[in-house]
Amino acid sequence: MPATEPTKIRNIAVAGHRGVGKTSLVEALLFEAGKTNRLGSVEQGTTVSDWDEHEQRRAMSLSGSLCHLEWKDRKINLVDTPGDAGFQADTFAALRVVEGVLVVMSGVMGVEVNTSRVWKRADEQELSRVIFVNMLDRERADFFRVLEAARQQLSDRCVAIQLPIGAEHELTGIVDLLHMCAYMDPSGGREGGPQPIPDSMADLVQEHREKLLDAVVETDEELMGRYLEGEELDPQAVAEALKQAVTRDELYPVACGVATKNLGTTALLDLLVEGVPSPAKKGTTIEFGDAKQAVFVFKTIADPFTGRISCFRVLAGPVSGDTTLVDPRTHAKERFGQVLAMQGKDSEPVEALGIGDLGAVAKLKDVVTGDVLVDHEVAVEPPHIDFPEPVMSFAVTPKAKGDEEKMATGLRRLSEEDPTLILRRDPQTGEQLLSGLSQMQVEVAVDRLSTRFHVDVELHPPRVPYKETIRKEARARHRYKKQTGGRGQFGDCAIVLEPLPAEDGQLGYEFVDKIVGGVISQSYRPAVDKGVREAMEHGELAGAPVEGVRVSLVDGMEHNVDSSEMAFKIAGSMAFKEAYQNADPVLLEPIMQLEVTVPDETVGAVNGDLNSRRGRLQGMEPMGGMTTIQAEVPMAEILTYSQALTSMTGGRGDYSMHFLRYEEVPTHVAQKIIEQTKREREEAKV
Ligand SMILES: Nc1nc2c(ncn2[C@@H]2O[C@H](COP(=O)(O)OP(=O)(O)OP(=O)(O)O)[C@@H](O)[C@H]2O)c(=O)[nH]1
Ligand SMILES: [Mg+2]
Repeated sequence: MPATEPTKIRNIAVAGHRGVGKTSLVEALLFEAGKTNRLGSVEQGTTVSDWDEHEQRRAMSLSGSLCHLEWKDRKINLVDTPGDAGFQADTFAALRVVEGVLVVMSGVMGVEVNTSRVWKRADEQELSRVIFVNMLDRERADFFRVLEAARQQLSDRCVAIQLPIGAEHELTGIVDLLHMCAYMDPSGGREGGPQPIPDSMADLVQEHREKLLDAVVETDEELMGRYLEGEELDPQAVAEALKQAVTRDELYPVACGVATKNLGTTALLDLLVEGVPSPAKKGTTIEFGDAKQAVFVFKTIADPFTGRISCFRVLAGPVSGDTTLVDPRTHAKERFGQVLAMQGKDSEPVEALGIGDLGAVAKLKDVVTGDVLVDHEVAVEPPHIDFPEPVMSFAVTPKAKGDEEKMATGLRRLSEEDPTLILRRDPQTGEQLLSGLSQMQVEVAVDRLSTRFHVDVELHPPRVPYKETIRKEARARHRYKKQTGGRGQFGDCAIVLEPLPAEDGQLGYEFVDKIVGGVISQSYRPAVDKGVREAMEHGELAGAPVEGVRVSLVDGMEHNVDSSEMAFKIAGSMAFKEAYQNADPVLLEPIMQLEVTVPDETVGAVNGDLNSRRGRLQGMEPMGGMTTIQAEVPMAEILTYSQALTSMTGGRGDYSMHFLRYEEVPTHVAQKIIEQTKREREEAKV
């Protein structure tokens, strides 16, 4: 099979909030297109795209999955992405290699936190979008309410292209407003062909068909003229104008159905073919210089059987088997034995992949996600993918002694696959810290460590990165003097501490040399600075780093034989500690911006709980049975929020958070932390 022409390809990322049916929808599309013989289910762990054992155990997607199908002589590449905020690295990487996004929403919940986040990303990258309102068979599902929410919260250019026939458990089919036909509920079988639209729907269909046509012709002057003259527009002309409008981000068609019953897939596939641009129309912004062959690796799968598989987009090509490309990052030659078409975990060798196509290759040597490979070495800047910052850290230790090295190697490999999973050593405690976007992401990494690298580890609650600062000016003088036979030690300095205001929200440090008359020689003054800095690494309150201080060296004395840098460093350190006590030192803690979405009936309990966590409520927005709460909460109080939220909401709550700023810890809380530190220090001494 020769390479598919770019005009005949559609690259689509399937994205949205957690659990809205993305994987089920991909499954249904593959089934309807004849790629599979039965409709797999997420609950039974039988879908094509959730093939990983950890995905099946948790019944959710944990990483991106590449599939493909043929429909009306077009090749549609689908990347099923995880909806959970903790696994967004793959979602954001997938958005770099597609022209279109199929934004899936729940017919009950409408626009949710991650729907908006995906939408924003797609806006930034000017990706074409089609919306699918799923789960219309569920209780309290309402297509029209969700359509309105999308128009309010995402874009007023969202327009219905399909309508449900009936609602909730009485949903019997959908209407395709573009081709003016209906599809009836196939209950999980293949959808039969188009049917006439039921008479009872006539008025509603008329109303929305007009809205659709109005929206489409508004983007096309020529068509507008014909429409205004009362001409009956043929579906093909409308579809062509629609595709142009979708390509230019001027329209977002809203489709609907029930993924688990395979309802709405024919009309959706038609829409992806007719309404979404091909790589020939939209193209990529990834650089590849003047290379004749180039690929961009957007995902790495660590397959326990076949080894590493690198999924890529062809930037320049075609690319076939038996090709050698160069990775400009490592300068290494990388051989492509065979190029593969992927179907979840299964792969199939193909002769060649053309420009714009998505595929994979096994067993490259040193290639990592984000690399661009080219046929000859050209200076290309790999595309920057803006990944979210990790928000939580856990100390990890192996359960068995002696497994430290194995644990570190495994975790390093896992963070190569997921750039938002970060392993580092805490310089204060020497512990290995694993940071990520959510507790679940870190827990999944631990599970993988066990199944793939056979190391069992324990997670410890993370430490809060407190800081200390001062509130008033204070001075101190310290003389460090030792006379023990031979040469002695002598250093004497006087310093003044003052609060240094934050700049751009960052607390800093400043050392000012105010020595007059050379009472300390030039060469010893930096030693005082060094001593002060050392003392500031562990403040006297809770051993946290001190920041936001200006230190002026105002006076001192030196001895012409016994003075040394060491002596002045110690004197500086001691003087700082003495002055610090009198400078009204305070403890600072990180404050997080928290967004929680919970079922309406649990709002009272969740707010009460946030209150007890010293949270400050900032707003609430009810939407389709769920309420989104915004609050500012000290990090120390929400380290273990996920269990609490699960038990308060019966597992239906969801949250995400990010760092805002440092704030002073209230006195009664600070007192406890200071006493706790004191106790730990004494225990450590024993
Ligand atoms: N009633 C109903 N249930 C659905 C529908 N689509 C999906 N589900 C169920 O909803 C749950 C989540 O579906 P998934 O397909 O895993 O959703 P997802 O968006 O891929 O989830 P993540 O990848 O974890 O974000 C599963 O239990 C599905 O069986 C639908 O149209 N109707
Ligand atoms: Mg999924």
